[in-house]
Amino acid sequence: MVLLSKSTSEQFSYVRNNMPTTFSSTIPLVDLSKPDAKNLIVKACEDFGFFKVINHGIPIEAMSQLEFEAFKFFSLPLKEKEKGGPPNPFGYGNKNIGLNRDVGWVEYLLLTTNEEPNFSIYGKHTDKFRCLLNDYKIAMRNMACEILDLMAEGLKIQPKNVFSKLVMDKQSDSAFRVNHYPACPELALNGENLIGFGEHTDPQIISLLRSNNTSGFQISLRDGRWISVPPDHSSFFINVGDSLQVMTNGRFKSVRHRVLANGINPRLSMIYFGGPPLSEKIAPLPSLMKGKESLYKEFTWFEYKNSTYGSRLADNRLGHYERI
Ligand code: GA4
Repeated sequence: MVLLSKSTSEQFSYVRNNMPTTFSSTIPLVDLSKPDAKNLIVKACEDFGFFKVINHGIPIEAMSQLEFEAFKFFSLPLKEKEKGGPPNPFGYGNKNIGLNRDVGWVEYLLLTTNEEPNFSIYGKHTDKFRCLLNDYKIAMRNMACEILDLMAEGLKIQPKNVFSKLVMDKQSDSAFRVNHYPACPELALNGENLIGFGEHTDPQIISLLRSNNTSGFQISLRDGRWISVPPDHSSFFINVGDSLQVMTNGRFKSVRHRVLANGINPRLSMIYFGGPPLSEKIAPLPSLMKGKESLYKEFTWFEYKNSTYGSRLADNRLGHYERI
């Protein structure tokens, strides 16, 4: 990426540097090795739709190696990277997000978890990156399942794999993305924050995010305030997605989040999005209704995903499926 020229910078949205208060102690912390993990997870999903996970079993060396290879990939010449684009729906993307004019100070790789990414276009020097990505995707799916099982246990619903079986399914429509937010020294000088990835909720069931130690990630609280999430390269951050909000009949909240580009240091994040099979009906689980009405009209993941790709990033996609 190049520095911002006047005309380029006009395409992006800024946030003035009246930075939101950082309540690092507000972010729920879950130690996966502790017996109370399931109850803390449920509370965090109800209050924030978001929590941080430690003692997850993924060695820091594995994460750092993959991060190193990802940085190497993003340092390739733009022309080379663009051989794998545009990301419709999968591949390399730069600044443009989705299909409806959303832009951000970000370049990324968007991958499906069902197929091997077509890295042959990038040649031998990306072999290591490809192999590490494959192992990592499997580790992410396993961690997602462990967390989803803890959610079911915490909610006291049976069977324990009621959520995780959707992500474990051979047909599971899960995705993976690697986001690179390049440093932008001009911003640091102007005291402004550029939108790296605009506010949105994730449409899938669950998202697992890990980043380097550069800040930028923010979540929105129920009252609309934004809080900055202190980065921690050794931990994972978990988001409740729209589909899980529906399956729990609104008990768990799909968290609105965004990334502000840090002017000084590049940020690199990797996110696994655990999704159901395309044919899966997404509806509140009867065991969580307890005589209550469903808050949502029923839909399949295929229908929801299609409407997602027709929407803008910040849209309230679930609004269309709410029963009034
Ligand atoms: C947000 C979550 C995932 O990153 C993603 C994104 C997708 C994309 O980048 O193509 C979308 C976005 C995400 C929601 C609204 C639409 C689709 C960009 C966009 C404007 C891969 C996904 O599944 O939905």
